Amino acid sequence: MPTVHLLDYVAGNVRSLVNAIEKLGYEVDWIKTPEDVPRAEKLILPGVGHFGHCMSQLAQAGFLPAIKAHIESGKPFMGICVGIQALFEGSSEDPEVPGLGVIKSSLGRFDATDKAVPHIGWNSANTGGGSLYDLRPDSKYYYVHTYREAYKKGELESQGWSVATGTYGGETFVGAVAKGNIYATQFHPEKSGVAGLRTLRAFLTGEGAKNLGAAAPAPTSEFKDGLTRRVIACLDVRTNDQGDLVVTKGDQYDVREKGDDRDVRNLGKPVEMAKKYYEAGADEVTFLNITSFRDCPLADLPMLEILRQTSKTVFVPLTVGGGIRDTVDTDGTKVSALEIATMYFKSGADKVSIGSDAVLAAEEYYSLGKKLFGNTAIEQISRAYGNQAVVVSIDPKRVYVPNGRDATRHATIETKFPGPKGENYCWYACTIKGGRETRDMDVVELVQAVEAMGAGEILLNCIDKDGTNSGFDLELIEQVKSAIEIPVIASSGAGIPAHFEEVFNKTRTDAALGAGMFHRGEYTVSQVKDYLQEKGLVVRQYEG
Ligand code: 1PR
Repeated sequence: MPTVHLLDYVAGNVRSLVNAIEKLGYEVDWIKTPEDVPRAEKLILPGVGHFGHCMSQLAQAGFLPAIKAHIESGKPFMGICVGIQALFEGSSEDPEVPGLGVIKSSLGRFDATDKAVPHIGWNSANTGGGSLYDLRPDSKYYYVHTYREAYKKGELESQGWSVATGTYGGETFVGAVAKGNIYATQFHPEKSGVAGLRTLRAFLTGEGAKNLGAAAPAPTSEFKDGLTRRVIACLDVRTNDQGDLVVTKGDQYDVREKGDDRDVRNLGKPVEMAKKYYEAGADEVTFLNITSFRDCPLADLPMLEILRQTSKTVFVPLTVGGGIRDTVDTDGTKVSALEIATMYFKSGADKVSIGSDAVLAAEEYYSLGKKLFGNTAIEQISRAYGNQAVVVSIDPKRVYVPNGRDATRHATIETKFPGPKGENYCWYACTIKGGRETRDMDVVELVQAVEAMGAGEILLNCIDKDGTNSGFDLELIEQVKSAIEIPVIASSGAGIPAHFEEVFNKTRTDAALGAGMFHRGEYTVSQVKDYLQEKGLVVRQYEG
């Protein structure tokens, strides 16, 4: 098997990249010391997390001269995500830390006044019709980043770079660059489905370096080249009474059948279903371990094996949630949330989702006068793996108030759907333990606290809507969107494709998630996407 060398400089979540390379018929050999770099023919620098963290790790381990020498020798080099950023002179993320300076320019932050930041999702890599490592005009690629090289026509081209761009809000940014032996992408090819595997193959075979010549991309319209509407399939997973791990789905979080025996609803096998959704065009797949780990040694967590298997065939981002908190293993060993997250990342997860622990951390944050000490799970995991790797999953419940806004200290909305006694106002209370315990904290308090801690995205469920097939809670989504900068995934209530159109058109949500309607076979993800496309919304279609 031909070999490709991957630089191992940080405990990153690179399992997916290894899987993608192996899927393409190559073997991965890790470069662990600077002395090993010269034996690499094709070298890939994967990047996760923060620019400064990444550059400092490389510098401290003495890698920088070795990487420069590899690049100067003319041998193939590829940088991915923070790996492309490392090629620049610097980044406003960490202004005091220098980059490799191979590209004469510096990165800045996306402007959050008109859009969610980080930029998460599927966007273009427009080459303006030129040839660049088999990037194609109709394909979409998975991006997740806060800092970017703003595209200024002709600037990088004058240094000899071929450039591909994407558009986010009003900004056109650099999505990929190539010159001579160097290819680098801001997006994650290993998470970009067939289109991503294709461009990775073009690097591995060397074909992509031939006939390089992206024309300067024409100014793009956000509509055509911008971020697509992200549709996510969610699998709630738990062990049923027979001990099998099954995909289940509740009605307002009750996952047991309505009959006398009250069995756990069994809707299928997690790995098979994830693959089916990937092939139907799901932009991401989320697994929620809804009963966390009950008396099971952490190393044997069944969810780890599900991720290992799924990540071999599903090349879109995988999120896993449930039980990510400091805990004590069955043998009495203390295990931190960061260690649990690391186990998940090493098994193929790209993001972890934190539920109950986020609410408890937010309570402490307010009780300590909004001060952070770096010790919460969210802070620790986002520091190690980047904010984009930390999702906070919220399970809110409506609390109606009789006498308008002044009746409670909580962030209240006027609702078009009055409560049982005709109440016209409500707030959303956060719950923990799968909705079993309601806390005196509203969603606005929670999302603002977790954003401050470094969460990269909110998975916004709604217990009142879960499993009802009656559409998303648009009022809840707008309240949360107005309170924070980070992206929001709308969840709970999807029953027909029109509900997705409604949530995208009537709220500013960044993504929408469905579960029951897909599991029960009522609609496929591709039917939802076709419907959205018919209605004029831009979506990514599965490339077989
Ligand atoms: O608290 O960190 O251990 O995480 C537990 C995780 O498990 C949380 O993300 C929590 O949302 C989830 N969870 C716990 N109990 C349940 C349950 O259903 N009994 N499921 C549960 C949450 C809700 C959504 C669902 C949407 C869409 N499931 O994920 O997929 O509501 O459904 P629909 O489209 O069919 O309406 P921790």
